[in-house]
Amino acid sequence: MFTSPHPDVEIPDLSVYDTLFGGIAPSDLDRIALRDGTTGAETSYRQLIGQINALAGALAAAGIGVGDVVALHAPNVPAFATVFHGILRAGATATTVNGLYNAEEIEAQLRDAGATMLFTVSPLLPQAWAAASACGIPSDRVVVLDGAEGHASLSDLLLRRLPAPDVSFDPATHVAVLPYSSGTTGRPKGVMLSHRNLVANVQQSIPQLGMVADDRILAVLPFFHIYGMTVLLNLALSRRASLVTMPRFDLAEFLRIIQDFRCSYVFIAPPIAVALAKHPLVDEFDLSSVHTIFSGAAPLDATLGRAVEERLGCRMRQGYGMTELSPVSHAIAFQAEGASLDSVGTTLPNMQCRIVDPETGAEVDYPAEGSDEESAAGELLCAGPNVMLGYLGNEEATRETLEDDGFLHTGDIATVRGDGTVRIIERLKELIKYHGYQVAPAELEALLLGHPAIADAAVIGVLDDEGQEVPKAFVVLQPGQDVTAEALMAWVTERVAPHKKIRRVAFVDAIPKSASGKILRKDLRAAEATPAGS
Ligand code: 4UU
Repeated sequence: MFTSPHPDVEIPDLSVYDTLFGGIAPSDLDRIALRDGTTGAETSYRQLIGQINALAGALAAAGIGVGDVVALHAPNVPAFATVFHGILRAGATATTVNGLYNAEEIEAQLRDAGATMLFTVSPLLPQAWAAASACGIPSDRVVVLDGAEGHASLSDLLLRRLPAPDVSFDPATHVAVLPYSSGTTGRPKGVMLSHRNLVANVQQSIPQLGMVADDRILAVLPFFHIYGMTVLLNLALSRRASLVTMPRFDLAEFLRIIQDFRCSYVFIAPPIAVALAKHPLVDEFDLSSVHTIFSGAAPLDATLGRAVEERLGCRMRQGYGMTELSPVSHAIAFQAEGASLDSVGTTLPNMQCRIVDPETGAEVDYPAEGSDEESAAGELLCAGPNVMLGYLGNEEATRETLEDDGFLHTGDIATVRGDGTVRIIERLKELIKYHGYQVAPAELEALLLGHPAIADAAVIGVLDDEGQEVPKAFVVLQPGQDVTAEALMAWVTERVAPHKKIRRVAFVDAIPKSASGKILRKDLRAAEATPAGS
């Protein structure tokens, strides 16, 4: 194995709340924790901490505490931070739900997670309420942050000013959050991350991400996803920086908010880098406040990254992570001037990695430390205090992903160089990333098989003209059936969240399968990479 080239960091044996807010310096209390990028409303650290405790008090009064799961389904608004940390402060577990989900998708997560309470916002209430009522969650347990007839609002709960409860749990084993991820195979699963996992990943990320209290950090990456959750809601707040929230991506609004709020540090996924490098609108805004743009959640093209650096006159960085790793495991250090963008940087402190042949499990040889050599490519495995406890209620998937010695299979193919930088070569697992959002092929394949004209189907990720991944379906029709690609795509669109839309269709005679009936995605990908007729 190889270890992080960085010295270990200390990981306090505390809850997320105690780590982030327990020892806050009095001089930090009046700093601004959150700015609403839409309205400009400001929340100080003093106000945020007061709200977190008041919400924890109201949750405890409603009987919510250790052992309960509370769902949080909202776009990035400042109140998200209150609710997220309030749930954890009360000792309950937060399951964060994608704001793009339809009623069926929300219901599936609520049921699987065993959520007994839900926080949402009024624009998302129709689908949230349909899902909650289908799961037997009563209307007084569906709290609407901005208020709605027949439901409690967040301010109703906060105005009760109840003291936070005394809760006790072991940070190492108590599940703080349950984000959903399909991992290396299958449908989305609840990823059990402990308080220690989250606390560890904040401490491990501090040296390489280099955030400081004076940073104004644009919070456009969704808080429900582990990237926004750890890097924005936990890490940025632990540094006493200011988060500027944006509920949904829109390029003009994104540029306006950076300009008007003088944002200094901007976390993105690669599709935003494409816009920053190429879109004419970028020239119409003053982005001189930005010192760093940090990309993660999907591969960043190095040339594209350089183009962003040059156009904005800032530094570009890249990190790599995975929900099951809380999520950050690799990052190009903030301080590494002139660092190449062809890697995801070095392994975070307190972590060990292995690169193994995915077929045989044999470990590759690692280059000598400091040499210019690069190892052979293989599957990246990671161990450390940020590795998840396991998948909720799915021991089989846990066993397949997590080795007994604590190493987690990432499902990504990587190499390591003598300088400790890791390069992600390709994705071995079936997961598709659309704009950084997870799309599980297994879910779309099951849906397609329910279409009356379809005999068999397989879904993989292919690259669009901008080099970004999009879901493509290979479809075998039932004998005598006829349906157009457009009709099929429209049929799927009606049934899934927008990021899961099928954006390409190919009609084929058969889906390549192994003897055991597994879809041979490799063969589909290879056929895709070879232009037709060659
Ligand atoms: C190539 O996307 C994430 C977490 C992203 C993240 C968070 C904090 C990146 C940097 C950071 O600092 O989690 P998931 O679970 O949604 O998706 C995980 C998968 C990986 O297994 C890999 O296939 O997303 C892909 N991925 C990347 N691939 C994530 N980051 C990268 C990357 N290059 N930089």
